[in-house]
Amino acid sequence: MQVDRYLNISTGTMMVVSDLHGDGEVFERVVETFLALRDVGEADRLLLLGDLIHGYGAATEDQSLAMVQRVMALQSKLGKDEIIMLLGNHEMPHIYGVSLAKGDLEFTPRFEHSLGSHREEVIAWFKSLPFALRTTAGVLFTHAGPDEASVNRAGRLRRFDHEELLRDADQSLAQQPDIGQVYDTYAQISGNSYAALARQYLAVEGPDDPRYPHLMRALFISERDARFSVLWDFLFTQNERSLTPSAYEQICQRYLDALSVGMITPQRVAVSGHIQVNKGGYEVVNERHFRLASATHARPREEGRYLLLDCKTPIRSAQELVPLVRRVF
Ligand SMILES: [Mn+2]
Repeated sequence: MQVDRYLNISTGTMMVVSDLHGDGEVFERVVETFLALRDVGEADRLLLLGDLIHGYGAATEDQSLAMVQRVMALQSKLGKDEIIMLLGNHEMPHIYGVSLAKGDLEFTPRFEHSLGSHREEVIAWFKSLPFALRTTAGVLFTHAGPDEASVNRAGRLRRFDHEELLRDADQSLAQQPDIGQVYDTYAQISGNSYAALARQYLAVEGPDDPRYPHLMRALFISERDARFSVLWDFLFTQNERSLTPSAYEQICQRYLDALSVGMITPQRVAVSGHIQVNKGGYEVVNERHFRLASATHARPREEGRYLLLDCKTPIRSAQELVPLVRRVF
């Protein structure tokens, strides 16, 4: 299915938050604030910049699934134009069965095991999520922000089709002359039986589960499919890290130009979350890049901020967004 992964918004006021990471308290506060602003006509839409899921703390505190369900319910009620969520690097792995960890923190198994009977609709929703939102104000929103590799791939990202990759990998798997041998090799490399790994990472019951091959499929995709690297680089970029300020600013400009294609208004400022800020709830990285941290990536968390943007009034530099930032708490 060909979908346009880039949304264009030309009117209204938008409340923007990023990286809530299963933090139920912040999420409730955000939803309450949005509904209150909406009631008095001060906000027309809510934009979640991705990474809604995967708590960094204890399992008992992780509200990821409940939050996803609430956003889906709000979207059904208020419409896709009013409640918008962009795909983040923490949602994406669940589309492919790829595992995601940071040190000892294994993010994906917890969410996979929580899905239960909600799996199908949640994964279908992740697959439907847009990658970028562009505004007449000239402010571009993506989860992870400017990235050199994505500059020349903007067209491919715009028409990205997860199903196509999954289908092709299913076909490659079906064509393996000895699939048992492939499973054995996988188990040898991992140092655990395939069945145990599938149970742990995908919450698969056993070999009869239709999702049983999906761990293998994920390996085929992540190791062999160049289209997957396009998505991976776009969502996992480290932005300015290991670049000089001037080199990074040039990349920001090229990224903005590339993602402006087909849009009448050139995009002049990129807003993203994804990376922790050093202090507070936002960071002006440079003239072209503004980083927003609403919860997990704010320092401390209670300093989290949201952005309230008029989607029509031109914004010319990242500094112009500073007065539009408000405290979550
Ligand atoms: Mn994040």
